[in-house]
Amino acid sequence: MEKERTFVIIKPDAVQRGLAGEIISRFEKKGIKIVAMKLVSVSKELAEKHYEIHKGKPFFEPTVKYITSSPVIAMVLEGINAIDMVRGMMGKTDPQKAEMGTIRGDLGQFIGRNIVHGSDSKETAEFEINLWFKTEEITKYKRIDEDWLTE
Ligand code: IDP
Ligand code: MG
Repeated sequence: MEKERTFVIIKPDAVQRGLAGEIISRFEKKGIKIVAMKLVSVSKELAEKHYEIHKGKPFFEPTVKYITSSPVIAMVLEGINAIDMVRGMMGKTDPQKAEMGTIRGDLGQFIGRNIVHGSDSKETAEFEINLWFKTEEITKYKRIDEDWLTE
């Protein structure tokens, strides 16, 4: 079982609505390790780089505006199969379509205010972690429950 790293954003609406603790708590309880975390006022430049694969789509400009509208919490998370696991915990992009029990399904109502971001592949995770964090901001430690999450 391979440990992976993924990049997560608690988006402006979630921070403003006081949902950051609840979201972090879900990851903690799942046994996912936070290896880096910071509160960031996102520049237009960073937002455009982060969403560059969506450039030209109708939601590109509104999404850049949304992510730069108020601080976000950026995190690097680690766990077994973390990329897909975290995407699963978040639910579908549109909170109206996301299953109940997922972060978006439980906490959101509208695709343009969908609470969280999570990397969608190994390549994207690597790109996003390098875009948002310096190597020295990523910590190395062992969580006390790690030995109890696998055989
Ligand atoms: P994802 O965040 O689930 O990976 P993507 O398709 O990669 O979804 O879209 C990136 C982000 O752009 C979404 O999380 C959402 O904030 C925004 N977005 C995507 N599609 C729409 C749309 O149809 N209307 C408004 N915003 C959208
Ligand atoms: Mg995406």
